[in-house]
Amino acid sequence: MSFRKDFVWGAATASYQIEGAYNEDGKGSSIWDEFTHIDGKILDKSTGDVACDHYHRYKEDVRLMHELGLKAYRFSIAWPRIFPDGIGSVNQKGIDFYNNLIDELLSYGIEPYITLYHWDLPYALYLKGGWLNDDIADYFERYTTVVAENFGDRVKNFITFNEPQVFIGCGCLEGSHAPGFQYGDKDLLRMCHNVLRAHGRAVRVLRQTVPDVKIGFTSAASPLVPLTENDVEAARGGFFSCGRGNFVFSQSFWHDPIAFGKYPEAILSTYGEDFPAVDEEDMKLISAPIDFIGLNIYTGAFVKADENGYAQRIPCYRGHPRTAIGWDVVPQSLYWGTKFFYDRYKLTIFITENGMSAHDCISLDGKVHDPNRIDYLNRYLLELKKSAEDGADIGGYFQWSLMDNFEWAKGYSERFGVIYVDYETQNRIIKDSGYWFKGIIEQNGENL
Ligand code: GBH
Repeated sequence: MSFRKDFVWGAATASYQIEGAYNEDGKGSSIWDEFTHIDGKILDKSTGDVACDHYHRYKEDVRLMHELGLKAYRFSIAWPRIFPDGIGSVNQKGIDFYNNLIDELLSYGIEPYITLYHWDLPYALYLKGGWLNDDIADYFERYTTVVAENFGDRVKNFITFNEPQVFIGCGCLEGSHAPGFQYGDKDLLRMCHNVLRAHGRAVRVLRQTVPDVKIGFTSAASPLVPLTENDVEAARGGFFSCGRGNFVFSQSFWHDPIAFGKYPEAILSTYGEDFPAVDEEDMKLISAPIDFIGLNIYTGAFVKADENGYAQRIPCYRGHPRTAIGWDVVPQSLYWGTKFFYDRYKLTIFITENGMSAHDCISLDGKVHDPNRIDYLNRYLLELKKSAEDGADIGGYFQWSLMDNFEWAKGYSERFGVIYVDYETQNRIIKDSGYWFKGIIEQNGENL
């Protein structure tokens, strides 16, 4: 036994990170368009105005996906391309772009996975309060309806949200991402609840509109890895803990309402009156069954149990392997993350992102050699395979990312792709890791 026969092998991207064409064909502005144009927000002062110019080069990019042997491609839709003002009138050219992309994918037999929200909120909605405005659930429902009606005849897989932990946490708690502010807990709780309300509405629309739809919700997870057998329960407890100070970045705050129909007790008792009024109707929609959980896992933290059985972090040893962006290489995070999630929620798990940034460059032979990435993917995939063999239901794996792209606050200074992008010329080169990944896909991971 290894990966299941119908295991989904893919790669992932997000609209703002690759599309460019930020103000073409009627597209409205997003919070990321505004944020990147403010001096001092992005490390290398770059923007997503052009990015990988995927908007104009999608045909070449799909051909490259085919060359990599990908079975699936996860991409996100830019909400302001469909609704320039977030609500109101639909921009047909935006619909056309995604229709063309979807048809191109299908012509190569590549299965599309659509993420509805990968962070590029229409700026017009931000001006109405963004996630703090309770009406945003209505706006998101309308947006989802248009997406479902236009693409649902050909697209069956949808992820409502990508990493609420990060777009609320980095965007509205730390302020390092768009819109770039620091709100207090009371406001944050309201925003988070509105994200979940929007999720619930989207699930309802998708079920009603798209036959045989599969719906997921993707979390950013840095799993706690037990140092020994005796530390497993401490790691599990810590991984799903949720309370003052950590609810935004936690797992259970987001997934318990979806899976169990209620927020973790600790969060309700901690915040009491500060918790937004929770409507029963909303809770019903939020907890409507979904089909899979998406996990984006890049790293993890080692823990051992302290004398009270709580997880205590053990820092990595000096010189421990790290990626270019500085994250520890912890392959076991893929084993424990999927196992803990499957044990708790009993839903199929997709790894919707995993990969690493490296200081890739074009060698004299014109190729891009990235042995570190091959080693990273190899180690992580072995752990994923082990988790599947031990009984977690793993539906698929999407490598992050198909190609080098705009890495948010870090601009173009981090390269995560299995395809190298020369931003001066927009030339693409498949890296060694891309060819390696192709070989793994061909054998369904038997050769790992
Ligand atoms: C994802 O975010 C995004 O979905 C994607 O758009 C992005 O390009 C990609 O990953 C790469 O960043 O302090 O060492 O513990 C990932 C966000 C990554 C946030 C890991 C927390 C912990 C690093 N997460 N990170 S560490």
